[in-house]
Amino acid sequence: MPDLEALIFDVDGTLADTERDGHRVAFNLAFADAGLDWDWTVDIYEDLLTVTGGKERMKFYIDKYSPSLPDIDDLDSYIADMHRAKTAHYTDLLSKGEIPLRPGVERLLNEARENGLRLAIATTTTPANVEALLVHTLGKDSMDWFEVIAAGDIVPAKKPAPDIYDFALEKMQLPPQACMAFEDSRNGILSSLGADLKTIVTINDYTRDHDFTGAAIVLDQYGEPDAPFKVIAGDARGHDHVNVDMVRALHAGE
Ligand code: XBP
Ligand code: MG
Repeated sequence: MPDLEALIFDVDGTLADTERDGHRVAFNLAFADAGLDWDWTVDIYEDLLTVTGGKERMKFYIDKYSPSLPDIDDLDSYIADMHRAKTAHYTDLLSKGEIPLRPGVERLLNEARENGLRLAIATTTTPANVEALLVHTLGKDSMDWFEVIAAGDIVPAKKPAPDIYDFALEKMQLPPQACMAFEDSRNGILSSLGADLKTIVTINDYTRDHDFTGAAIVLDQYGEPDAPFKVIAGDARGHDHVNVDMVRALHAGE
């Protein structure tokens, strides 16, 4: 096994709990702007999250729930317009500081940098959303902490396909065996495992019942020195919060 050289992070649900109070809210605001009576409740959104990608999710909703829809010639461009409006609402929510990073994320990123580990992002969400999250939580410079920000439509097949991780690995010129991925969902781990990456999972309210077979470990959170994680599956090698030592031990399979 090569030494650990890089950490690759998913964004939504992994760096921050963005779905329920961020993306979902922004979708609803965009629907209201468009004069639609669509209401993505917390419960409906759990079903919609089975589909990654906001545009793809809207199409799935139309197909499955048959909501009211005006007479339109080009559904794809209607959805693309609405998605642009959603992105504007979402980045606005982030700029107001409404969505914090998950506990332990900032500490882990800093520790990784101090230890010379390379950082990357592999996410399904739109690039502007990643920038807004990083800038409004970690500051402007944090965009430069990540060597690659692989996001959104940069690959044609979104998670659960491995393409976005393959893209990040290719850009970093690293084999998957030299990296650790961080995910929060079934679609996410299917993507990371599909790219042959060992993966640390932290669950959230939407993903706690997902199947995480194949994860290096499943935790309720990253934890902090004074606020330990709970292990849901796997062996934390004597650690109680995720730090670089623990990631190295999981990576080496010790
Ligand atoms: C995230 C997604 C995204 C977001 C919404 O999944 O599926 O679609 O929900 O963002 P993952 P966009 O955490 O697995 O990357 O509307 O910009 O797609
Ligand atoms: Mg995710």
